[in-house]
Amino acid sequence: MIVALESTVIAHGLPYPRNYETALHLEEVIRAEGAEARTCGFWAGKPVAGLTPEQIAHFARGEGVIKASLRDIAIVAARKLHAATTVATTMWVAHRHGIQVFATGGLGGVHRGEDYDESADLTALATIPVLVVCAGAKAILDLPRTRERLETLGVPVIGYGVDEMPAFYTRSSGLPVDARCDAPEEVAAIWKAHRRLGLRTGMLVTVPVPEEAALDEDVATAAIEEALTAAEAAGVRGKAITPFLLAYIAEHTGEAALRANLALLENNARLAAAIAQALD
Ligand code: PSU
Ligand code: MN
Repeated sequence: MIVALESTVIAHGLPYPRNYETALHLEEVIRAEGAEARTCGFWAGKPVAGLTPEQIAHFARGEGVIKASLRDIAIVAARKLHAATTVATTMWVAHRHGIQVFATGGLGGVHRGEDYDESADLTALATIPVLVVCAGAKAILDLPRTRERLETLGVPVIGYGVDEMPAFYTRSSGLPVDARCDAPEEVAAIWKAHRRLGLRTGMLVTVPVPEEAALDEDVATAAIEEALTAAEAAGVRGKAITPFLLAYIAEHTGEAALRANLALLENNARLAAAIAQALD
């Protein structure tokens, strides 16, 4: 069984060379569980599930690699661009290659504030049948609204070992999940039912960041607020906002946010591999 991985976190999420090492490490974690890993992206306009280490290194250096969400696919293809895939486009690439399970860090969603900004990650979850393992939606977002949108779009939200959705850097958002699972087989059973019933949406499996790497609640809240203020002051908009906020938080919490991000990525990859195995 195969697990897909995204490349935006490599190209626009983590600092070099940590991003390169992490990308290869995540693939190893998946292989160690007995599953196959496929890091996804667009190479010279082609959707690829299984970038080579050399291609991953190119993405990690970030040179001329754009961040591609759903709206960018045709442009990237026609212009033969190298592009990193977000959760949305990784789901799209994975589905095209018959891959059902995908591990990422945090989901995009509804942003905070007055300017309406909603990630196409939600559009993808509403329309592409792929199971996404993550540590919740990114805490920089409006989590209650994001949770509400998932419900409207008909996306089942599973809590792995928890009754509440995790909040990326921290272990809980206080928002309920639709079902709690405590074993990969339980997740696999729900996913199989989802597919058997002909449902066309994706499914979200949320698993909290490991306890020892979680960010302190107050530290996270303060860093997020500071980052949002900085983004506003710098006039950051559109697709640049998520990478800006995450980079800001990583830089302003010592290594704590980075440590949490790396720990949850690894944890999610391991669980995704176990779920993929249980689907066999
Ligand atoms: N992780 C990071 N930085 C990012 C992302 C993840 O450290 O930029 C990406 C994810 O790939 C996610 C995307 O799908 O941010 C959401 O961006 P947007 O809100 O523009 O859709
Ligand atoms: Mn947006």
